[in-house]
Amino acid sequence: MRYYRIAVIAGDGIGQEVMPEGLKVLNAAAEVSGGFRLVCDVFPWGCDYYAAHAAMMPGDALQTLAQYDALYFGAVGWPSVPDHISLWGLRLAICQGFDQYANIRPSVLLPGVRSPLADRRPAEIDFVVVRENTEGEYAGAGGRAHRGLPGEIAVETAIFSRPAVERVIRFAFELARTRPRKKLISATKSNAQRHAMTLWDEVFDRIAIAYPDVTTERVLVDALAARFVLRPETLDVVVASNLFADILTDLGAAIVGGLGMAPSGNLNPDRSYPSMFEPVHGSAPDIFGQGIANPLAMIWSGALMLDFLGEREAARLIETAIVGVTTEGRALTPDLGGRATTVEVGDAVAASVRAIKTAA
Ligand code: GGG
Repeated sequence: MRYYRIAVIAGDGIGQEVMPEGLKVLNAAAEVSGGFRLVCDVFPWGCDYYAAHAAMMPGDALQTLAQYDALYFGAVGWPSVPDHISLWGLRLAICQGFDQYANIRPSVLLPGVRSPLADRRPAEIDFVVVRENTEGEYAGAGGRAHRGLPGEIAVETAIFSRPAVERVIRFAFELARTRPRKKLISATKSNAQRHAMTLWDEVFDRIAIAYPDVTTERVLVDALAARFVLRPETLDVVVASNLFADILTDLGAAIVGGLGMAPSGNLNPDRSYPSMFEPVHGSAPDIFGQGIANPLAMIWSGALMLDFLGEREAARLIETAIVGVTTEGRALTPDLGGRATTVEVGDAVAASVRAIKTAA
């Protein structure tokens, strides 16, 4: 039997509601697979913890988390804490502290889910955005001066280091190579950002030489945003800076049914630290407490986690179960046009996991 130690951080808002469903499905997959178990420890970190401790997590949190095989994360952010404090104090502290430099964000339109784009069918939208996850516009470099004075200034400096750009672009090429279409688009803005983005382009072009089997394109990020809407079928793998990818992936989520359908993995591909798996969505205070949050992105992120841990069969089982539930269309939350609760969707996916395994 293989055992994996998982640190569970549900975080804030609907993170608390979707996390139990993610765990329910992961445990169902482990149970029917028979080959592994997840040993989960729960950490109550987030904005409530901040209210009691004036910190989003303890000072030695990274030392604690470093002992785990993977981290399963819900969402961060609540109106009681300024967003830049909650985000930096939890999610970004973990992503940067554990050098989780490749944030993979799949956008896949599943059967039974309606895209807001007219006449788009499931097979037509299936791509992954690789988000640089440690620096760029999220480097945290900058400051404010002359606070409160009429001439106050603020500087937010994007940092692009050659090693960090190289490693994430190389990761994206490797990923593209594993996919049937083997296409990689680099999101750039080197017409305007003539320092960082020209470095980005140069690195992309140089690494491309080592991957003659991968078809490449460089696309200005503004044109790429339009292409997400107008020609999503032409997308396979996209690599982009931290902020560009953050913005593009909200759009990517929107065209496949919304943020409830957007899973992600913050990967440390070197495996020197644990990787972290979470839905792209945040804490959604507007729907928290109603029991209607869509848990599919949380559940799907669990499949990404199993895949990264090497439990590929169980990961595929969960993905197939999700597709079964969306195809059938009976257990869908209101964001997907259904009336099911968060718990009912989790139950349906877990039941589907068991049914598929029994039928196999
Ligand atoms: N589960 C993802 C999450 O909680 N995200 C909160 C957020 O505001 N993220 C912004 C960002 O990472 O750029």
